[in-house]
Amino acid sequence: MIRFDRIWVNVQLATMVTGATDRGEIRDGALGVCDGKIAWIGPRAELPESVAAETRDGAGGWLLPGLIDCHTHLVFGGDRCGEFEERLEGVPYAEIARRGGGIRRSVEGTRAASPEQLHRSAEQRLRRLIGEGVTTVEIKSGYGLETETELRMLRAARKLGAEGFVSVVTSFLGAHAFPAGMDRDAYVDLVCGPMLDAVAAEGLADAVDAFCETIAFSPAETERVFQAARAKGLPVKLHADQISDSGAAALAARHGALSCDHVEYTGEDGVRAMAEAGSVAVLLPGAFYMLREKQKPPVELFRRHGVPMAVATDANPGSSPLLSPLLAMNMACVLFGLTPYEALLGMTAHAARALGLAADRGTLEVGKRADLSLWRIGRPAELCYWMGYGGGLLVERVIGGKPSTPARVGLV
Ligand code: DI6
Ligand code: FE
Repeated sequence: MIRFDRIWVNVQLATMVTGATDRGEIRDGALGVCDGKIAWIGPRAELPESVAAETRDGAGGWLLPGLIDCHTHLVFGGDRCGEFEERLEGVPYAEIARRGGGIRRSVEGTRAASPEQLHRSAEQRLRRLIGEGVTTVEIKSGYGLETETELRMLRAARKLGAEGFVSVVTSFLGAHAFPAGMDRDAYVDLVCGPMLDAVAAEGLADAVDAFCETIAFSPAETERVFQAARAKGLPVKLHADQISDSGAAALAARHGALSCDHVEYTGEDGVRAMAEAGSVAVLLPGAFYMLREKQKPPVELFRRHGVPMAVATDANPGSSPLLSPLLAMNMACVLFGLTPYEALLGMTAHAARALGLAADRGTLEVGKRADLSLWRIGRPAELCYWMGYGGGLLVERVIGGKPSTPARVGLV
């Protein structure tokens, strides 16, 4: 006799287990949870004798892993709508950055914001992600570029996680841009030394990220940041090859990066290096769309070399003010040519892997954390099909086996 804390019945299951037959789909399934973990999953007809403290009827809906947005910059002050207008008039993103706008504009807004303002504005945005089934979100720093503000951003992110409605994974992105008026070497020294020391001492980062690009950190500077990160035992990831191919993905792979993100300009050598290192390619179609880029990521090469592809919103005030994970999946299909199944893997199993959490979540399997999303849809691909209807499709989210409280997170 199995005892469950809770069991879902009358559901279709999309387990997102890669390599399973029928894409891991189970019709008329059941899923039982115990102590926050998935304790049993399979066709309802095969359910062994069991008792459950609570039975939830899924009304024939589809149960998936909770969605995982593995690349966001949700915490920031101010906005960059003015630059959006400039870009529409033809000023390129890189040109705006060179003039001191872009990321530096958000740095001004973020430095000026109080901890409460940072927390409250990020929470508003987080509600939109949660309202579309997100149960784990990665949040980066990188709009402080000075120790105190970087710490403030990461603390705000940790606080959002501590509230319990979503798991928050943080990345320290001190190497996002160079602060105005500071010598490059001196800033890299600061990031690799006192800044990273302070971040690590407070346990504020789960990984270290950098922006390796002609308009940002050079490969040599990125290398220094990675060495410092690894000396602290922190995994690395990289904004790589977004607007040019500087061999950034290969560099990140050499450091065993969890993921290489953007990767539009990554060539076959880089893809091969990622495959060998097991790095995930995080595709960010929101930034591609918003910046009206032309170069698409090498999806066919990723498939051929077996590099897992994740999909994320890249939610940020400049290049991707996108707060809809479902629209990100739609864009990954329409703009980059992913199949809906690949896009769904990109926001579940592969996103978990990009965060180093594959053993714990991202698929519906016995022993994994019971983070779930239940949807009123006829088939999983529908999640990639509608545009702007995500909240209407979500029936409930489940965090660690417990249905989340919709009122507190703005779902009702
Ligand atoms: N690439 C991105 O997509 C974000 N950072 C980066 O290096 C966006 C940065 C921004 O424009 O604020
Ligand atoms: Fe980004």
